[in-house]
Amino acid sequence: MIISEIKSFLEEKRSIVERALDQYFPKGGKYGKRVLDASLYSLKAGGKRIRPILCLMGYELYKPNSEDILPFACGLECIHTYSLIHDDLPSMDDDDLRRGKPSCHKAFDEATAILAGDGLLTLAFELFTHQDLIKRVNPSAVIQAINKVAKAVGLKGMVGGQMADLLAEGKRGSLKKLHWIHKHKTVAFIEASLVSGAILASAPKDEINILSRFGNKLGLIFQIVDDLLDLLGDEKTLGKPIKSDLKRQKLTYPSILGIEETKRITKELTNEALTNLEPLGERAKLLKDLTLYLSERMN
Ligand code: GRG
Repeated sequence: MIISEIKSFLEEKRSIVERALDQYFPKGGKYGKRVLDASLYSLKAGGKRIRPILCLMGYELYKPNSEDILPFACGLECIHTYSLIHDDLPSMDDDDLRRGKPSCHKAFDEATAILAGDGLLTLAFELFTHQDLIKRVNPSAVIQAINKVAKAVGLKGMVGGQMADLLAEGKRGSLKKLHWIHKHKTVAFIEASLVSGAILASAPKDEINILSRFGNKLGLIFQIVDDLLDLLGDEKTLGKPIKSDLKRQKLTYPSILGIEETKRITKELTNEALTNLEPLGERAKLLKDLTLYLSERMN
């Protein structure tokens, strides 16, 4: 892999997503403008935009014109940003910094941050059904993609995972439980981001299954590296304080297995993810490079 190539690919896609977010974010707001300001503050505070980019990549495996699905990709980033805003609240992880800036409830206030998260989650469904998408993509594929994402982030997905994560704080836990938490809190959404793009492109069922298996591995790599960065990362690059998992006695891979074993598992998962992609041949080159890049990422 040539790092500069995948970096410039991600940068190019990131700026396409940023422009679309500006385009699709609602304007005005009159007496409720404060909640729009708070939502936009968090949405535009930076971030890698990995979920929308994965959606575009899933689509581009089958069709070239991924700008057709930008409203959908932006909806994914709205859901992700809502989850970060709520995760930072005092009643959850109580984090003052996010993406290098004061978190939403610090820059505004708690009630506004709750509403901003609610608003972004709802905006996602407006974007998933946006005219610009519906007129270009098969509506039954759109419904299938929405269903996939809704399941991944709902009660039996990210929300359930967050519940289990909060309940596990300060307690001894098994690897089995940790795996369940990661799978629901983080992995399902990453997998659904990639797979929804392929669904929107009407990809064949057997290849959707391949991408789903790969997406599950990639999501787990992403989360485990996040666990490692919390211990070993640089606060400036990460945009948030390190060792917060340790302070809150969170269940993480390093807390159960130690740093070296966690690194070994990350390598093993990376090889498995690359093997998952083999049936797709050369078409999967960018996904392979992304996997290697994310497994060695610094933020
Ligand atoms: C509040 C329902 C609810 C869920 C919160 C996403 C989440 C669940 C919590 C955030 C805490 C955390 C570390 C989750 C693991 C997933 C993860 C690595 C999130 C950060 O995502 P990035 O790295 O962030 O894509 P950027 O800022 O780049 O967008």
